Amino acid sequence: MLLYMEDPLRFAFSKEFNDEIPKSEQYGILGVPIDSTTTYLPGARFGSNAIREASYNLERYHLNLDKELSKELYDLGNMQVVHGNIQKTSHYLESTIQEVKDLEIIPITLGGEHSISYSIVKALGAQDVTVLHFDAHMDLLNAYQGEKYSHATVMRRIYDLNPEGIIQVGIRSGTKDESKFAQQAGVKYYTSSWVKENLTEMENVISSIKGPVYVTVDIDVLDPAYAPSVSTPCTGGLNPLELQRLIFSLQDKNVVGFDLMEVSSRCMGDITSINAAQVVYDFICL
Ligand SMILES: [Mn+2]
Repeated sequence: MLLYMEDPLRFAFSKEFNDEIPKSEQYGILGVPIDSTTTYLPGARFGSNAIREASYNLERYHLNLDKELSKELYDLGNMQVVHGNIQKTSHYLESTIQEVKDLEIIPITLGGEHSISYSIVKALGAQDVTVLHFDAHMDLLNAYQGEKYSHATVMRRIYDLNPEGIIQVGIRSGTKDESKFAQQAGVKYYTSSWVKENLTEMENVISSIKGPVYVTVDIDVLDPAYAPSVSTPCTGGLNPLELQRLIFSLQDKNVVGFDLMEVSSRCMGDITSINAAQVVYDFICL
């Protein structure tokens, strides 16, 4: 079974990193296969490799964009994680991302559970960065089951890093306190139903972001019809074409990092991984 090979497949059309290659615009795929704080359906630890495997269905030529991948794309492999210890894993991830940044590589992280996005934003530096967050959930709780570092608190921890702004897209689940916090803290959130009815306006919101952007995608932003293999499925989500249009709105944006989290596919051909691979590819082909 390919997913359990010790040397995992690289993302489609990517190369092994070679630091002698002259610096240009470079992307680096990094897998972080961990699912320590997952509360419902486990399996996000399989996401990084499942997305890579699914990426082999993609064509080098992106028909909808009418272009081919023009940037250098490396697959940096999977980071070593400490199962059951999200804080230690986050610590390792922070220094890994720092190294990736020093190599002038823009990290594209494949999760893994969503909590790890915090370490990535922290390592990249949140200052002046707008965090664009695609998700069914707000993830703005200050603590979840007594834990400050959890998939359910990740956006609150990112908020604590004091980014330029946080924009949440596709939201359809949150507590009253989270909603109140978002309004008080200036976290802008757009519900799934609003986005579906106002897609052009949502595209405009994204394309008018100024300055550096960090993009974090929890694949459960898609409806469970398109992404059933996720930790916490939530009905009434976006469809793949709606999400694709919003990713395309990132054209010409200064994206300093991108992640795709919460894929918990355990088998080849799983629709969640196929959609996740497409989201990543839509972004890298822009
Ligand atoms: Mn979510």
